[in-house]
Amino acid sequence: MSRGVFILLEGVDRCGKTTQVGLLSESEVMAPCEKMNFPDRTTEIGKTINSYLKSSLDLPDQSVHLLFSSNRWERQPDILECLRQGKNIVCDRYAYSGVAFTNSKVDGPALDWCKSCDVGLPRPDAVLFLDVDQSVAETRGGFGDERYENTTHQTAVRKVFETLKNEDIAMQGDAPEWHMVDAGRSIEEVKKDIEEIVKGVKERKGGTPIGKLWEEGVY
Ligand code: FDM
Ligand code: MG
Repeated sequence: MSRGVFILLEGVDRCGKTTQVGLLSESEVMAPCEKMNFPDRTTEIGKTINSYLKSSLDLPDQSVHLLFSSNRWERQPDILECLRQGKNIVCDRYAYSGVAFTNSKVDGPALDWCKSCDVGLPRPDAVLFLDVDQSVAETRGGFGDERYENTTHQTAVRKVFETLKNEDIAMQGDAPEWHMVDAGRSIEEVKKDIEEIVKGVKERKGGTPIGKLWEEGVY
């Protein structure tokens, strides 16, 4: 039995990730599929992260960064188990959001420090970046409710995503594939585009070993 593929959807707040993760998880191209999302607010660590995001708890930037990373590590056994059992994973945010949202803070921790916490996690086969104009994202419902949902931070977050993309592209063979998806279109158009990309990823990555994130080329 071949392993499952690990598809990650990333992007700024209100780019439509959660909608598309839901649709992709039900699409036949991903069956059998396990849906995941980070932060996973259901665990004890996730509850603390939720309090931080709702601004009812303040923490130093490094401390909350480690919690976000730890929240991924606590799901690492499940991720590996799924992939080994031949189940595909579609994931709503992961370590890329982790690095982008922390490193982009004013006087935030350095990029390499941010990445180091997630080095060795199961590596996604592909990062699908849902790209939408910041001005469009902000007109979508609920923007501004949580910490980080402001134009200045989101704009800085985008730049770090761009850096991470370029680093992965420079790493070539062992890095996740990056696909920029125009998320300013209708839900249906974006969905079709994503399904086509995923078909290609399955063909290219299906028979390869499960990789580890950011292990080669950076450290
Ligand atoms: N976020 C998300 C981080 O700051 N670090 C992380 O590691 C992850 C996974 O949390 F603003 C931020 C991104 C976003 C917030 O995410 C909550 P959702 O997807 O909106 O629930
Ligand atoms: Mg959000």
